[in-house]
Amino acid sequence: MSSGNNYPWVQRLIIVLSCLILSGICNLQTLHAASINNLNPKLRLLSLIPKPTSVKPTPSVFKLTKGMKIYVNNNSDDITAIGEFLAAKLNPATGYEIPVQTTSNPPLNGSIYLAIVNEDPSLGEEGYDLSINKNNIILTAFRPAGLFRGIQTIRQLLPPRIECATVQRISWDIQTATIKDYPRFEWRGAMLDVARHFFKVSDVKRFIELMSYYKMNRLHLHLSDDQGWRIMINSWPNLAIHGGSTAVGGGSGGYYTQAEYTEIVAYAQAHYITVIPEIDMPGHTNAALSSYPELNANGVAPPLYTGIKVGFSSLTLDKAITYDFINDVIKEIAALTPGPYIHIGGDEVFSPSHSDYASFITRVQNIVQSYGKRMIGWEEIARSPLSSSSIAQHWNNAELARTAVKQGVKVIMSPAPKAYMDMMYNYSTRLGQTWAGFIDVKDAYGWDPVTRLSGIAESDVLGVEAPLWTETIQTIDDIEHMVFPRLPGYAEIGWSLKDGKSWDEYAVRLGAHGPRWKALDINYYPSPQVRWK
Ligand code: TNX
Repeated sequence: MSSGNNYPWVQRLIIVLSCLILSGICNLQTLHAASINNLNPKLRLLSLIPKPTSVKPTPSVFKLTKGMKIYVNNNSDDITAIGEFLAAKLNPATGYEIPVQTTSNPPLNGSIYLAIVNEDPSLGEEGYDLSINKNNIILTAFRPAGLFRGIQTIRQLLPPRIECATVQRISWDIQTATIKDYPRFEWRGAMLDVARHFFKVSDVKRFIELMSYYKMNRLHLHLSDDQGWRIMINSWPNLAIHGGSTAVGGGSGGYYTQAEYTEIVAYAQAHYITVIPEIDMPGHTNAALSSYPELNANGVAPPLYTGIKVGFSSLTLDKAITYDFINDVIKEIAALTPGPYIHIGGDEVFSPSHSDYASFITRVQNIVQSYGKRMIGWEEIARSPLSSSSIAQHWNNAELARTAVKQGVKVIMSPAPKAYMDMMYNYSTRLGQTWAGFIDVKDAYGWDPVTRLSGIAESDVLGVEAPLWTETIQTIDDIEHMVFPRLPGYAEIGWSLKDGKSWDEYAVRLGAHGPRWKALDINYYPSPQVRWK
């Protein structure tokens, strides 16, 4: 055959393939239905992450069908919004336009019924009961947050292609079962460092959405560091304007206006996630020092910093203006933040003496409390006397975490060698750091927040948080690559009972989530430790 005959054929193939790729993975599936594996309903029930407290399968299926409705038992805005949230997740792939209606009657056939049962506090703030029968689904909870968590379970019970953005012509069946579920820990979080690199509001929203799919409930935003100040403070505008104008590697940085921060907080709230703003101090403050010369001991502003060293900057602890500055910043941030916590960092400051550091933390704790908030700090804050309402975050120093606990302070567990999502998976992965070791999926899952440190009890542990520092992370694709597949493991450590926990069993469930991530278009790292479906 001559090349003249081959060419148009090859060209046509290239055009067809590019159209398929451009039209997105889910559209591709309508033509090649097999390549997002929908698994069978029973397997999906047994692949839930985090693993529910109790699951009892029964031998039938419920199907979503055209004309179905979502009913709520209470016409409060909160509950209706949860119904609408579920409808919005089911409509695109099913092609239905599922209405949300209030009813006090028992649920009708074919429907999903969401009900708050005020008389059953045993489910707690986030627990839920899910009863799936051949004719309907009944989800009950004591609080709206419980309904919201239960909805994530319903999503995971459906075929993975429910997450596609375009209509999929498949059968939407769910294994019948009864599920009772509530979390082990009240704190199940992730941290995003928006200071080393800045991430726009839509990226943060994507992060929130993906966390909420795994029932996480705390988003810690690391809003300031040496390389950038990322939130407008009206009384000190140069922090954002100058201090926010660059990033690691010298990019153009950015900052959130107060309206944008409020938008993030509201979006998180709609996902039953509390935002914890962190302004790191007294160290990690070069961006602030560079923005206002009067904050420096010598009155001279240092240049902006775009490298990745830590521990070289500090506020001037014996200057009165330092505390006016902190007061103004915390006052504005507290007013914008409905959640009860303000994180003040407190880590990696090498210059002040221990006693100066301790009195600094005491003063900052007073300021935070004067705005009605609880102070959180990295475990270094235990060098100062703390109120028992304050919270320490363990990352690197077991002794300091124990010192915090001895003061009656609760700890959030973020041990760097297990929970730092900025660590590389292994020598072959491209992004991330290695100072705390490689953390492949198995290491990320294989630890317990209570036994990780000796000398602390389950009641001392508030929960788990996985930080993503972003010295090497620049885009939402980078974020997704570091966070998946590790984040579902942290979510499970925080939510599920530890009895019977095994990597082998978890790895099978995790592998079954690969098709969901394809449908959600998540740029996950396909770790060879897992057999992906
Ligand atoms: C340690 S964890 C830090 C951060 C870095 C991170 C990089 C902590 C309290 N401080 O400033 O970004 O390591 O892994």
